[in-house]
Amino acid sequence: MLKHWDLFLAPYKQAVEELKVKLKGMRSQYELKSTHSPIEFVTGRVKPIPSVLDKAARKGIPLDRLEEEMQDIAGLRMMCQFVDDIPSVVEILKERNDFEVVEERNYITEKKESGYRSYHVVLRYPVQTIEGEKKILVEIQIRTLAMNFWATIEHSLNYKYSGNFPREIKERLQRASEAAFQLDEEMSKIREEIQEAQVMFSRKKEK
Ligand code: 0O2
Repeated sequence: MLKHWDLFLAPYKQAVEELKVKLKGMRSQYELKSTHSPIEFVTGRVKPIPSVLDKAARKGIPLDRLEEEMQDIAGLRMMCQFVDDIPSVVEILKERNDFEVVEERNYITEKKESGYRSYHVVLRYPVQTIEGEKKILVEIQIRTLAMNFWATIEHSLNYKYSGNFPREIKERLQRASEAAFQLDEEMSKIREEIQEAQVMFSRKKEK
């Protein structure tokens, strides 16, 4: 049984490893050019089997339809400093020819009821296997550092309360989401100042 799941997850693991290298490479290219990088850092993970099974049960996805219907078995996150960096990253992803963007979900303009904000892009990514090419779905979540902070905290609390937050916690999370939004707005307003300081700082490090 374990072997079956290991085999199932293998192309997803390979895709996450390959895409981590590729997306981190984008950041290195900006660094080499000493220009502002819209990408702060990149993480990736393969959904653990118990979470795959939970989600399939919750969303009524038959196990023989996982490849077609569960889009985030392979997942990556790209963190940006500023909200305005997010459309630039999405454009760069769409221009690449090593995968195809098949779906986009904008939870920044359409914030989720929980307070969650992020931009989701679903890719069809070709993995080379010993049996030939296999195209799999991969979800990339693109968000600011503030959105990521909120989502990480909310995700841990969600785990603790299994989604049934006490009212006080729910309200605090809503307020925290609003505060994260304000933080993004304020940082955007002094974006140029921040970027000038960062260029000065990186030049000083190079000396
Ligand atoms: P994990 O543990 O992050 O891997 P659904 O899961 O029904 O909301 P769907 O259609 O699968 O939605 O895809 P969607 O909406 O693009 O996003 C699913 C993923 O987005 C979630 O994965 C989370 O990573 C993130 N996400 C969506 N809504 C929230 C939220 O309210 N709070 C937080 N913290 N993250 C959210 P999973 O499956 O939860 O798993």
